[in-house]
Amino acid sequence: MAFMVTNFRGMISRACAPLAMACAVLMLAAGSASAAQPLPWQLGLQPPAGSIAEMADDLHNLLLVVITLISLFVLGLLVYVGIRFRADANPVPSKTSHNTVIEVLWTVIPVLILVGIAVPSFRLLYYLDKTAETDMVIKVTGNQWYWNYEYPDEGIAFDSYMIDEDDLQEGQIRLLSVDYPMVVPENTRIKLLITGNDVMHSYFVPSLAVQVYAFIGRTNEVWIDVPEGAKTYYGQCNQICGVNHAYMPIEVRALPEAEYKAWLETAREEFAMNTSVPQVAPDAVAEDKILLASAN
Ligand SMILES: [Cu+2]
Repeated sequence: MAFMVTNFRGMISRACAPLAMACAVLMLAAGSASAAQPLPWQLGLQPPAGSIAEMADDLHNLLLVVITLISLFVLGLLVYVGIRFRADANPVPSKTSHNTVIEVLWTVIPVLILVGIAVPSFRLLYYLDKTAETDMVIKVTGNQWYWNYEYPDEGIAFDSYMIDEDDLQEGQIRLLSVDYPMVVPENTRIKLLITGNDVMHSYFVPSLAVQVYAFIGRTNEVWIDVPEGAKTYYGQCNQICGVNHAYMPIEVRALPEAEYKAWLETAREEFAMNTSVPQVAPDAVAEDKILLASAN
């Protein structure tokens, strides 16, 4: 009975999902227009930002229609069979075991549905793979329990920690705001190189539709399409990675070009990496050669 009740609730919430999504969109529009974050009682997806997220959102909406129609059709069949062929109404059941027409239909129709789903699905998959057409690169490293962002072309790298609840300031969000967000220029395509430093993590920003695993010893490549507008996109580590898994959020802050340049200036001073090639003194090289020669 409990199962039936939860199942029924699931059905209701699934049926109401489009409505809830509309509510969530309205709530977000009314609430904060400059941040993409989860909202209380939100059921649908976060509003999509950028071309990838829009495609993912369209695919999700298409699947929602398909799954709703299939569920209603199956439910209708079950109800019809339950009433029409119940023992009272149908005391002598038919012994039919084959019906070629129906068997062909229940094979061909699902195949057509799957092919119909596969087309937009693969289109999105290949679109996600187009990392060659990006404007800049950021390397993202997952650590227990913080993220490190490296801008190889700018020679900067910095750690990004969650802000403790006690230290939250006006406008900062509990469990989502960080001390040093990943700052990006608006309206840019960014290639992300995602890796890990210890255990498995996952870089997940729902509104940008990016979720990629961060493994040690492996670099995953993906891109994000940051749309126009100064906005902050929040995400979280999406792979259980230890005791502080819930406390390594992701904050992506999109700034107008000029503000991004200004940020870069200060970041270069604050987070400069030591990228110079180590110089070996000529004496040491000569000494090595003598040692090698004497060893031979
Ligand atoms: Cu993690």
